[in-house]
Amino acid sequence: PGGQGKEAADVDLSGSIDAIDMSYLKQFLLGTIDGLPVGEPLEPIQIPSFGSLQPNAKLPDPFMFKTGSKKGTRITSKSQWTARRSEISALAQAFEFGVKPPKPQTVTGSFNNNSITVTCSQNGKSISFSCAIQYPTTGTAPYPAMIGVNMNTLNTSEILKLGVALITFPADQIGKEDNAGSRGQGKFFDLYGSSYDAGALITWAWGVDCLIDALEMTPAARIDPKKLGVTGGSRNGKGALAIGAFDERIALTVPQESGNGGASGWRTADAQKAAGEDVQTLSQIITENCWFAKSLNQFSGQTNKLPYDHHELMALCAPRGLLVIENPDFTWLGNLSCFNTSTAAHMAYEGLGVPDNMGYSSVGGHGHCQFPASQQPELTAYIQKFLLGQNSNTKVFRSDRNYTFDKAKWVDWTVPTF
Ligand code: MCU
Repeated sequence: PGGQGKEAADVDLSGSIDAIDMSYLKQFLLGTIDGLPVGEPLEPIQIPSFGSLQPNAKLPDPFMFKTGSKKGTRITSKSQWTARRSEISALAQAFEFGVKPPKPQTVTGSFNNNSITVTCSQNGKSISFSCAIQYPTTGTAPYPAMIGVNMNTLNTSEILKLGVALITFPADQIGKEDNAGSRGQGKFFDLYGSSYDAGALITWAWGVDCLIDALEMTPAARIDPKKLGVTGGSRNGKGALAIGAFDERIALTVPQESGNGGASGWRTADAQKAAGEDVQTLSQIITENCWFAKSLNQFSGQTNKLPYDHHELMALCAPRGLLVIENPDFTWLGNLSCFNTSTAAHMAYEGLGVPDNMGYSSVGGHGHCQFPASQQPELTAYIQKFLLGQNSNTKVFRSDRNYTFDKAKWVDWTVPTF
């Protein structure tokens, strides 16, 4: 299932997948721990059937294996994160996002008029899409770049001033998400078939993979494919997180006000709802849009059965850079839920010995995705460290709300010391 060059129909999401072939991740060497690429599984990953999943009201332990020969045991060294990370990735693809296909049979890039056109072919079909590139007036080629999902809602002139290019990724062309009725539409589905069970977010992650493949083989674009960040606001922030989580070639991930399904988890959102708040939940989101695969629907009203939650989706980015930009003014976007999820994700980064590679900054008093100037120094520090290779202070964990993390409610695990 899911192997290089196989037809989409071979990917069985009906409950029990024999193994998700993650071997293609071996090529992505950017994220390493103790010198090992982080994406390599220990053994083929067996996805449990939905019926066998045990409810767990707490945020699952990011360090404990949930499948395979090590099931129920915690990793005992940082280098085992490679295997655990692969397991989280496989579970999240199987139960929530849909399986991201490996690199298509051919990917090519061509550069024209400050735009790279990416062409992907698979079994006689082909699609192409173009990404506009804005170049900085400082710095030297090949440039680092921030990829903006659909658009870039950060302060773009500040990014350009740092010597970093901006690439606009036309996500909606790849996987449409006007509403729940858009399922199966877009160039991804032209290639893999409209019944392929992928949510829009994983189709975007696949599209950015192809963009990076094209950048790697198109030096005329003058972009350094080893110095790429990804960002997006709101629904595009959910996309930015999915893109960074599932492709280790992304050095820096910056989801902005991404809400539930992004940097805010499913269990923590349900808790806000239970406390009487008007917050988006899993049960609601699956009716609003097609961001996720249909496989997520079975968790409606029982998020406790998810064998992971979004703190682990965020931890998939580890040890690479992750900066969560939040606005606590919007309850609907899961403000407290994002704080709880980010706290647990940070515990994973702490355990891996890279606490300052993940930041959380929650500042209100502005409209949705109107990036405030007070967060610019934090973003600049992350760009300096992860895209420019400079020393900067990336220790950021703050909110202008007085949130506290209810440890007894949310975790039954501790930060390991390896
Ligand atoms: C934060 O992302 C979404 C949210 O999930 C939706 O429920 C809301 O209606 O729209 C947000 C958005 O993308 O706004 C542009």
